[in-house]
Amino acid sequence: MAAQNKPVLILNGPNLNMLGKRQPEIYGRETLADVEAACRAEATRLGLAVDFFQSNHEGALVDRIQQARDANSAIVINAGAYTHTSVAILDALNAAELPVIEVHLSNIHRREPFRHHSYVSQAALGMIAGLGSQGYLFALQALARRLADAPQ
Ligand code: CA2
Repeated sequence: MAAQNKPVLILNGPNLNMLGKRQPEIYGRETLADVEAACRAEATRLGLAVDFFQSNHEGALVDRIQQARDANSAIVINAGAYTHTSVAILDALNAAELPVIEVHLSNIHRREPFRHHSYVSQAALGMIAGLGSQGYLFALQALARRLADAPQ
């Protein structure tokens, strides 16, 4: 299968299943199901397929990133709090050798100092933060252009 025809993996880490249910002043009122629906609509518009996966467990996220090396064309990742702690997720992203875009709903640089460092950024082409769920759609747009330009 040409890399361009494989789905883009949209990966969400711990507590993002709580979106829309707590702390709307930080993370907005949309649920993760709303974010998934918006991503699927945008992907269809862009001619991309997507896989959507959320886990609260670091090892499950590492396992899914390992699968992505063969199953997916690119990764959009909001690793949640693991962004700031997980060398294991960084190592998995580097080993996947796929284009990675990091997304955060909130502007992590306007928040507590411990959120200012991201291990994920070391593996990412780019990072979008502070634009809410629109960040996932911008990430898909960037990947659609990049995958279309990639050699067959
Ligand atoms: O801004 C983001 O997208 C974050 O990745 C969200 C993480 C946080 O640890 C990062 O520093 C920034 C937390 C996700 C928790 O999401 C919740 C949503 C609703 C209620 C409770 C938690």
